[in-house]
Amino acid sequence: MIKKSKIIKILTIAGSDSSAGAGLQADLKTVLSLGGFCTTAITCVTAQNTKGVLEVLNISEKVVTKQIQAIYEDFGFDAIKIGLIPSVEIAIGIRNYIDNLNLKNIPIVVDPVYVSSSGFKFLKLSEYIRIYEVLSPLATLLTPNILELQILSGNRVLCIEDVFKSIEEILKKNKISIFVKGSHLEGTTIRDILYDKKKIIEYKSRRIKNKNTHGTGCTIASAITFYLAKGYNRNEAIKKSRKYILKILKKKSLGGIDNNGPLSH
Ligand code: PXL
Repeated sequence: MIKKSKIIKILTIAGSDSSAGAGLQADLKTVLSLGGFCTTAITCVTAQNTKGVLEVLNISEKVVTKQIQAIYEDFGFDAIKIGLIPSVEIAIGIRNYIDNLNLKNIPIVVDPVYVSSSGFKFLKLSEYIRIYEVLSPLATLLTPNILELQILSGNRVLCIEDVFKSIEEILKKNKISIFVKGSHLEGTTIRDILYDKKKIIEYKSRRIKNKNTHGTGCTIASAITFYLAKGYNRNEAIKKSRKYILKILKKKSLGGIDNNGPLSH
């Protein structure tokens, strides 16, 4: 049932982006602009702008899980979004903490962040793979982009057929729902794919010319989290979130020195 009047509460477990384009800042802006309330458990602080990442400081596993506890024991949450997780230790802490809460029917969207929009790799490959072995079983929906799909499946992904094969590869390990953000594949049409309980749904849209797209991945994942929390099913939540992202991509944005500026939520 769709919750109409209730204020939707989202907890994002994510990294901070000083330029406020991606990370938990993107989640806060997205959920706020959709009418919800977003709390944060910060996993790391990144010093970055549109050009690159200067420094990353990880928060301790204890402080990450304490932030989740602080929210759980007060506001609570209708859904959780997991963004940048900078270490295996933090991933294990989050998994154990959430498992112990025994949450029932709370959507958990896991956005497996590997690289910043400016191209900075946040993790070693082996660590990255281990983190999503730990976190994927929690996921109501896993939302990789093409590069992340490639790493998690071990396949090269150059075309839409590769996307289908790679999803099958991930499903051999975990029977979860996966939404692949397809914008990194070439072409004037963007094709995103949802694999939901053996059903495949394809979403197509014309590519919008906008070079200021820093944070698009975080934004669509947090919009989906919001709509799932509101009671929409995966397909409806994705349709609404794609509509939202297409709308903000058409707006005038701040712009970066070399493009890659933030979206206008
Ligand atoms: O867009 C992925 C992402 C997630 N989280 C943080 C980031 C970025 C990209 O720059 O900085 C903190």
